[in-house]
Amino acid sequence: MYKMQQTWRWFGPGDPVSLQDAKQTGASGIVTALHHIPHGETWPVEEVMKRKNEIEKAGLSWSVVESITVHESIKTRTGGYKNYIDKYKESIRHVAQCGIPVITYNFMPVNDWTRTQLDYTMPDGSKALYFNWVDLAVFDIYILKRKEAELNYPESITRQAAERFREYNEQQLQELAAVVMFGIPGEKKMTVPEMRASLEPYREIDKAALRDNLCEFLKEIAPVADECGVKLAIHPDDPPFDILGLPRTVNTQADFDYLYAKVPDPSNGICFCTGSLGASAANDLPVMAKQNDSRIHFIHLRNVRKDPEGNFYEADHLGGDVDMYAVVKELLTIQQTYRISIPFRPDHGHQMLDDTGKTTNPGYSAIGRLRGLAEIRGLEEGIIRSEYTS
Ligand code: DNO
Repeated sequence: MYKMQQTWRWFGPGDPVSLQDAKQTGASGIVTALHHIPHGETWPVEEVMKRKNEIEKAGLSWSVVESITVHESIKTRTGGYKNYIDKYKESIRHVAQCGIPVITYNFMPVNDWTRTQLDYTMPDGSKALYFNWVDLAVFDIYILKRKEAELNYPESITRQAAERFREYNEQQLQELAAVVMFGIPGEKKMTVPEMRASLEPYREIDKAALRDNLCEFLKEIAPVADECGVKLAIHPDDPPFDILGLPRTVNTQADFDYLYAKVPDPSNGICFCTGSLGASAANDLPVMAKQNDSRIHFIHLRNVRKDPEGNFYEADHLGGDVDMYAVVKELLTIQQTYRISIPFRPDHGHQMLDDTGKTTNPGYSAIGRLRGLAEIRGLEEGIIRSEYTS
């Protein structure tokens, strides 16, 4: 029986959740990155090996690199982008040399994932991550002051944003900005002027142009990955729609199909993130799992609950709009077909119980993720017992 490999994201030695904690969750694999290496620079073999040994000393294995960040020059195809592509290829080779089989990355312009609140209170008192259009508009129009930002929102949102801006005090505005620009735990934070400057090159780049830049990048790196036996897993846009006037190009099945058609190399695959994709009502996750089939190289399981305005909060892993039972069932079928175990991790979790009040990486406190992992582990076992044994 081929089951998902249970993994746990760890942000390196500074993560308040230790490797030993990870071990206690029952996971066998670690998902991590060399967060201290500046974006765009080559990951040296020695540094990868050092981290790998540390993980193995704790009785775990380094299953997936998440992420080797793609430098902005590659996304915009400006400046020294060729040089950065060469460095990316070198990092792929080094990761392969150390025996790590999967690399996740994303092609979201400027920001990685974006939320507007990191401590949205659930009815049971636990805290969740939240995305709200009105808050995003407050940030965009009144803090970032992006030119013609109002044009990207429906009138009802800009009207509410104007009211909310009047209600927020200086501290609330600063907090909102810090949340929107949060980025990756442990990595350098952007300032508002830096974000403004990073948005500038994208005034010339629409969805089609960004997609071309992605395909050009993939055409260069996928043959390298194939040659050294590493799989590439692109993470979908989170959230799965355009924000801050930026183009987005990886959030529907049509987007994935386009990438496979342009770059058919087997290494070219995806990170099937049910939380990111699930925030769009247009995406039917069980159907998409089936459609992406052998292109799924890594799995993030997480749930979201959307409202009619398109705002969403991160729900319990088995409790939101995504039919997790149907998704896991489909993933099990794919794994039996290809006789592989695909690594998965419980993506995010609520801050709850003993983690409440602790300083943790948003979405990555231990107990909420442990709950998600345990529920999904049980769900998978239940499906196996009922579907695969007579
Ligand atoms: C958020 C994560 C993302 C993801 C990257 C992958 O919690 O899922 O930051 O790691 O976008 O490149």
